[in-house]
Amino acid sequence: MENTDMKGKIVFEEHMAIKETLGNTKAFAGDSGKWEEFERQILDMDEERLELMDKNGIEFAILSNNAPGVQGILDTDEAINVARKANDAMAEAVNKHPKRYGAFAALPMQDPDAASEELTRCVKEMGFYGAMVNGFTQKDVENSAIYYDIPEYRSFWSTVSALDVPFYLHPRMQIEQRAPIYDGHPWLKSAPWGFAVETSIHALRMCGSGMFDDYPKLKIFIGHLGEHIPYDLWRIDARMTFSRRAYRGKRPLGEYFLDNFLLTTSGNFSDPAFRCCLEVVGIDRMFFSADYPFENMEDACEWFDATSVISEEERTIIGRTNAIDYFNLDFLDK
Ligand code: GRE
Ligand code: ZN
Repeated sequence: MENTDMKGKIVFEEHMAIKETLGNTKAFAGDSGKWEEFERQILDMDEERLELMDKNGIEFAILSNNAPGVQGILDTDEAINVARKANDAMAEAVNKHPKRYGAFAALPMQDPDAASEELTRCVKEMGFYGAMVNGFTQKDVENSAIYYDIPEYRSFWSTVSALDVPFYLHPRMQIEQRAPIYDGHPWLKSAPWGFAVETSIHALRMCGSGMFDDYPKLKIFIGHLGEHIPYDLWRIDARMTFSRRAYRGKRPLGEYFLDNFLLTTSGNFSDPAFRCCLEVVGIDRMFFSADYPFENMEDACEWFDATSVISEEERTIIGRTNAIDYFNLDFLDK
């Protein structure tokens, strides 16, 4: 059935792959029996994707590389090359369909200076809208996980802040050796639960690191309706009055979350969770996104077009005008 509800939606947790990162997604597809379809859809930035966007009332999509992508590459030079290749592939799709696609840069976070350089290239030379990074980065050895709140990344954040673009923190799965708590329950490690645990801890580490005191303009997007954080935000601050050992932020954590984070609906089409996010962060910080091809565009749009949590006016704000304002998409009508 054709979905003819809200037209002109804008989405930006929408993934593509290049052959170097395709294997990551194959591993996720596992025994789902959906690999052939995934492979076709994640590699395509042409007809099939555009037709689905048309059919579901999506006018514009900001593309990003699949997870863990560059963050799972152990060799730094290889990470630099693969990031560049993914970004050039997205730039090509954007050049071909400039009214339909934008891009978020994949970044070789293994080397903060190289990540700054690649982001600068993508934003200044190719008109990218920011970065999407797939969680912690591995480096040199399999059993490694580097989080970006540590001091080594302050110069990178200074670049992000100076370029005035957002950083989308996307989930990845914790690696085997570091996550014995998931032993025997591999299903629990990925999108059903572990993705959100991993991403929310990374986001909270950022809040507790002082990086938003150094760079108060930084904007971090997180998807999946806030990776569980909105539901718990009150309790985090409440309990930190009791214990805040080595918390390095100058302000209460919740203030950073409300000032420096923005949320999308990617892959979480739940009315109660959406209501909670709206109440906690407010409509100005909420953006529609789908998470294609891991989610069907139809499922995302059928939910968003019909949810009674919001009015028609609010649907236009969350589905379109917030993104036009935020990304300066002046070529799209308001
Ligand atoms: C996602 O992008 O959210 C995702 C993956 C892999 C599996 C499931 C999923 O990257 O939702
Ligand atoms: Zn995603």
